[in-house]
Amino acid sequence: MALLPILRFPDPRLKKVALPITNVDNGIRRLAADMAETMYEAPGIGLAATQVDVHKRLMVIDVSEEKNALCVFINPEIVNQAGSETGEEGCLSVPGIYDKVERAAEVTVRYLDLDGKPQQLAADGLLAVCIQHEIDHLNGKVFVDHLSQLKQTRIRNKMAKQARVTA
Ligand code: K1U
Ligand code: ZN
Repeated sequence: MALLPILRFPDPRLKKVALPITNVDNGIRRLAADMAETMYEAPGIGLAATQVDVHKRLMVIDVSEEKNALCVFINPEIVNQAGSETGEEGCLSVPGIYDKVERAAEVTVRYLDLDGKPQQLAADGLLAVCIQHEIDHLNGKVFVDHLSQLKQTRIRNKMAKQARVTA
């Protein structure tokens, strides 16, 4: 397994729309394992392939306290959603920035598992938020895009300052 570098906002590659996976093969299973290792090491509760510069519709999530409930979603699609909830979000591509985002409170997601079999999952709470956050990444969207222009400008400036300090 391998740790993968995570792209940082405002890297333009975070804006790419990921392509559907047509064949769930060992390459995809390896990528999912590497992404899970990268997410746990960060640490985070989710990671989309876009964030590691792979533009395929794959994401991993584990919202459990024990970090023993990995979910791998291939070609995820929200087929139903209900309610709305506003909660604080963070992002491994925007380290140190947290802000409130409004999301659907409950979602039903259809996807393929690591055997290429279709699955469906109904989620609420943090899992529902994380599913929406990661699907946004696959569509080239970062949680910052949900914020006001003023906040986006401040975050860009903060990230540029961070990049200068770590260079
Ligand atoms: O996609 C990502 O950048 C991962 C992101 C997912 C996420 C967090 C919060 C709300 C919605 C989506 C993160 O994992 S940020 C780090 C984080 O939230 C966390 C880290 C360690 C323990 C618990 C949470
Ligand atoms: Zn993110």
